[in-house]
Amino acid sequence: VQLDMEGALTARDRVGIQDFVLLDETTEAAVISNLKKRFSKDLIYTYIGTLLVSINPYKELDIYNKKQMDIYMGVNFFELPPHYALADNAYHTMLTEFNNHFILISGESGAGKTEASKKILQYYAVSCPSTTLLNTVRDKMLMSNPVLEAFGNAKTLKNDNSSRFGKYMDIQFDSQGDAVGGHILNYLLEKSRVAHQNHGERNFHIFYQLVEGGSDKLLQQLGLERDCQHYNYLTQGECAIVSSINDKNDWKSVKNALQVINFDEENTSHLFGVVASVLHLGNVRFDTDGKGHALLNDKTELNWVANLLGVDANKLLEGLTFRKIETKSEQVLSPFTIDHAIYVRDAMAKAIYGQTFTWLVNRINETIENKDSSRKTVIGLLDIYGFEVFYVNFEQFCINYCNEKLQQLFIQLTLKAEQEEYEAEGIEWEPVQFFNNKIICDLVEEKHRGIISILLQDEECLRPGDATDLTFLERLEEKMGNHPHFVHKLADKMIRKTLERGDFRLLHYAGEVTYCVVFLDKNNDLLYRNIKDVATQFKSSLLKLTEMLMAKEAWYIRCLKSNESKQQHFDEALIRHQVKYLGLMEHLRVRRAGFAYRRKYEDFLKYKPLCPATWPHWRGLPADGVELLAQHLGYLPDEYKMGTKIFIRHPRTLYATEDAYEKCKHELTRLQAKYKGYK
Ligand code: AD9
Ligand code: MG
Repeated sequence: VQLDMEGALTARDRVGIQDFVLLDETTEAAVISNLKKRFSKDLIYTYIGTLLVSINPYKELDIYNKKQMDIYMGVNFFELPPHYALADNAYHTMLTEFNNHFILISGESGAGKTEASKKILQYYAVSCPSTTLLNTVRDKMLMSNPVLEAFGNAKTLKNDNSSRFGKYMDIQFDSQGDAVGGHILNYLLEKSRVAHQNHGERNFHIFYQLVEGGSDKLLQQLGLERDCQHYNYLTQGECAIVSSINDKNDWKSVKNALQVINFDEENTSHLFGVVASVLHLGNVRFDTDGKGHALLNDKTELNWVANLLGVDANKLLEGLTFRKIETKSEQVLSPFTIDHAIYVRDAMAKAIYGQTFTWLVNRINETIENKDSSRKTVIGLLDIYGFEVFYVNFEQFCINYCNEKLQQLFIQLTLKAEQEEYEAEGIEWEPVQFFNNKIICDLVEEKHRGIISILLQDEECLRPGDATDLTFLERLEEKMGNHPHFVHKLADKMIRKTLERGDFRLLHYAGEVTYCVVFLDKNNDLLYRNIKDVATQFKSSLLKLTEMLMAKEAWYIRCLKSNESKQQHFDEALIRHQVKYLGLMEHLRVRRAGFAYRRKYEDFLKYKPLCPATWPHWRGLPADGVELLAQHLGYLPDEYKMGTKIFIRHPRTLYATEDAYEKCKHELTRLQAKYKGYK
C-alpha cells in the first residue's frame, strides 16, 4: 500500500482521502467519488473516523503479508493508510484498558465480511507475542476456518463462498496480550440448502469436496460414486462444477485442517460417514401403492444410510413411511403419501446435517478453548450472513431479521448514543437526522404484535380444516394494518398486481424483500413446528448476542460490494445504494461534527507526568486537574470539551499526547535503571 499523504494536494487527487472526515464537503457525490478514486488504485480501505469502510476488490492484493502486519503493529490509528490499524488499535486498547471488545463486520452478501474476519484473525495470530504452545492454539483457531467453511458455506448466486451460518468468535487474550484461546458461537445454519438448492446454487461445499477429492478407498467404504450428478441433493442447482472453486484441492485443505484441530481417525471417519449418509438419503426414492401410500423403491440407498449411521434399516424405513400415532393404550402406524415421505426424508437429512454442524462447532470449541482460570480479555469477531433479497424461505427471513438487528445495534451504539451523550453532557450540538430501523425490528419481534408473535399465536387459533398458510397471512394483514414497512395484497391496488397470492413484502433497511408464506405450510405440522422453534430460538439467541455485544467496546467494519458480477469493477449505483442504507453519510456527519475520543478524567490524569511542574504537589478535583493538564499540553479551546469526561475532537491530538507520554515513560525507566546502577 502506498502512503497517501493528506497534506499533498496532488496525492489527494491521485488516491483520494484516507479518512472521509477530512473531505472538503460531506456530500454523497464526494464520498462516492473518493471511494472510486481509491478503488481504482487498489486502496480498498477508507476511514470514517475510527470506522473502516472496505470495498471488495475481487482480486488478490499483496497487502496481507507479514511485512504489512509488522508495519501496523503498535502504530497510532492515523499514521498509516487504513488497513490493519483497526485490529491493532482494538488490541492495544484492550491491553491498556483491560476491557473486552468486538469488531462488527457488516455488509450484504458477497461484500467481503468473511474475508475481512479471516484477515483480522490472521493478524492476531501472527502479530501477538507467542510461544510454541500458543502457536498450536493459534494454528487451531486459524484452521477452524476452512473446516467450518466447508460445512457451512456454499456457492450462491451472490457469492461463490457464501456463509450460510452466522459466526461469532471470541479470541481470548491473557494479560500479556498473548492470544491464548477462542470460542465460537454459531447461528442458524441454512439447513434447507441440504435438500434444496435454487438454480445456479450449490449445496454446502463439503459434499462436492468429498465426492471429488475423497480417495477411491474412502468412497468405496462410504458407498459413494465419484460423480456429483449421481446425487439428487447435488444436482438441483445444475452447477456442481464452479470455475472459481477447486473441490479437490479444498478437500486436501480440509483434511489437513481437521488433523490440526485434533480430529482423530475415528472422528474423521464418523464425520464423513454422516456426510455420505445425507447423500444416500437424498437418493432414497419412493413409489406409490394403489392407495396412494409411499413404498420404498429400492433398498440399496436406505441400507447405506442405516449402515453409515448405525441404525436399524427397518426402523429407519418405518420412520420414513409411517406416522406413529400414540394413544393411551396403543400405537398406530398411519402410512404417508409419497409427498409426505419425501418431506420426512428431507427433514431427516437436514436434521442430521444440522446436528453434525453443531457437533463440529462444539468439537472445535473443545480444542481451542483455554481452560485456565486466569483473567482474560476478548476481542469478538462477528461475521454473519449478509442481507439478501433472493429467497423466500424462512431462513432468509431470519437472516434479514438478523441483519436488521445488527443495523439497530450499530445505530444505537453510534448515531443515537453518540448524539444523546453530547446532549446529556451539555455539549453544543446540531442534531443529525438518520433513519432508525427500530420500527422494522419491532415489526418482526415485538411482543404480541410482531410477525414472530403472530406466528406463535397462530397455532392456538388453528381450527381443524384451517390448515392453510393463508390464515397466517390474513392475520398478519389484519394486525399490521397500514404499517409503513409491511406491504400486502390488500394494501394497494397497484401492489396487488405485483404481489402474488400468499406473499407479503417487508421494506427492510437495505431494500424490499418479498416473502412467500408457503414456508408456513401448516398441512405439514412437522415443518410448521420446526419453523416456530427456530423462530423462537433465533429471536432469543439474537437478543443474547446483542446484550453480550453491548457490554463490549465496539469497532466497525462496513463492507461494500463493488459490483454484482464478481468482477473488478466499481458499480456506482450499487455503491450508492449501500452507502445510503448502511447509514455511512449520517455516520460521517456525526463524526465530523463530533469528538472522536473521550476519556474519563481519572484515566486522562495518567498523562500528568507530562506536566511535572504542577504534579505531584497539585491537589484538587479530577476535572480541574484535567483542565490544567489540557492547557499545559496546548489543546486549543475548540479541540476539546469538558462534560463528565474530556471529549477530544481529533484523534491525532490524543495520539500526540500518548506519544509524548510513552517517550516520557521510557525516559523515566532509563533514568531509574541508571540510578539503580549508581547504587
Ligand atoms: V456472505 O454474506 O457470507 O454471502 P461475505 O462474507 O460478505 O458474503 P466474502 O468475504 O465471502 O463475502 O467475499 C466474497 C468473495 O469476494 C471472496 O470469496 C473473495 O473472492 C472476494 N473478496 C472479498 N474480500 C476480498 C479481499 N479483501 N481481497 C480479495 C476479496 N478478494
Ligand atoms: Mg461470509
